[in-house]
Amino acid sequence: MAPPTKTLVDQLRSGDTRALARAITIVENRAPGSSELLKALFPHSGKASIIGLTGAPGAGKSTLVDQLAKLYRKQNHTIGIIAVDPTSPYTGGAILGDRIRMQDHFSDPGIYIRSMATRGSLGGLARATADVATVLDASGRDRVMIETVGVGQDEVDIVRLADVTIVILVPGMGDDVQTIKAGIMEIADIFVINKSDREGAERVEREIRALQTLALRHDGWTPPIIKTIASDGHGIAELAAAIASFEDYLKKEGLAQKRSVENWQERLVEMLRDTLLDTARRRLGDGQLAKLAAEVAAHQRDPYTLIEELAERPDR
Ligand SMILES: Nc1nc2c(ncn2[C@@H]2O[C@H](COP(=O)(O)OP(=O)(O)OP(=O)(O)O)[C@@H](O)[C@H]2O)c(=O)[nH]1
Ligand SMILES: [Mg+2]
Repeated sequence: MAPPTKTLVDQLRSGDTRALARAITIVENRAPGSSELLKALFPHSGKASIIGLTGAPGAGKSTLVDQLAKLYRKQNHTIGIIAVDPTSPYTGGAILGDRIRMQDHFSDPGIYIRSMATRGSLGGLARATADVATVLDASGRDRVMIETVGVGQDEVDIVRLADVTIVILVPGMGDDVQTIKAGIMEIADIFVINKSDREGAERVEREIRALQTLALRHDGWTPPIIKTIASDGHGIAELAAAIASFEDYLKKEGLAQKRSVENWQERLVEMLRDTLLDTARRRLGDGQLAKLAAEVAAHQRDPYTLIEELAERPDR
């Protein structure tokens, strides 16, 4: 390990928040040294409990994460929070209330918050998020919470990598449950109906239950439905209890390991695809690519044979 990486790893492991911030930036930007850093950090990771929370914009994800963080801090757990492309960020000024609320924690080194913007492809974002989670994990954080707006399959990919996935619904969003069920129903280990102070929480609960009877999970777990009012802390203790009992269930049934293997199977394929594509693109070069494209466009070459050749010998 090169000296700068070793120093950074040592600092980060000793709880230095600035070193942690620096490491996350390197990894997030795929800056030089990023893969060396991840190689050095990986052996230290795998201990944190990763909690993914997803739900529509404004569902109250940040408020819930905030409340959970407070509760876990009381139990002396250290927390890392990754907010992926939040529309009401912890760090920005979009919603003033959010900022003031989160500032409670800023003096507490036991909570580290990072928000990540959507840039480039979402597939890349999922991988970057997973890598940032690895950095937080390796830094010794007990719990890492990842907040993402769950509107599409790509965002679903992000939270699916968590040990525990929480799907947040709110009453009064029409046929919300119907619209999101495709991607999200299967990934929820726990359902939260937030804003239960509003009309219609019972209806949402009935809808979830109805869908649950149609789709039984292969691991035998029935996701509990927790009603919360995140803005006043109502139901947070129940949510934390549900998280704990799911974690127990995974452990008892030996499912944690199985899930982890399944997740890594997908991540490895993604990493391999990224790397092979990178290598091929680098060998090919833009000039060569333009030349080949021109030949295909002029029908001097067929793209099918060309791709087979490139895949076998990327340096043609
Ligand atoms: N009435 C009510 N309001 C809530 C509740 N939970 C959160 N809110 C409010 O809903 C608004 C949005 O909350 P956020 O926590 O920022 O929601 P979010 O899902 O993180 O939003 P994005 O990150 O923008 O997608 C804020 O004004 C909260 O104060 C709740 O249980 N009841
Ligand atoms: Mg938010």
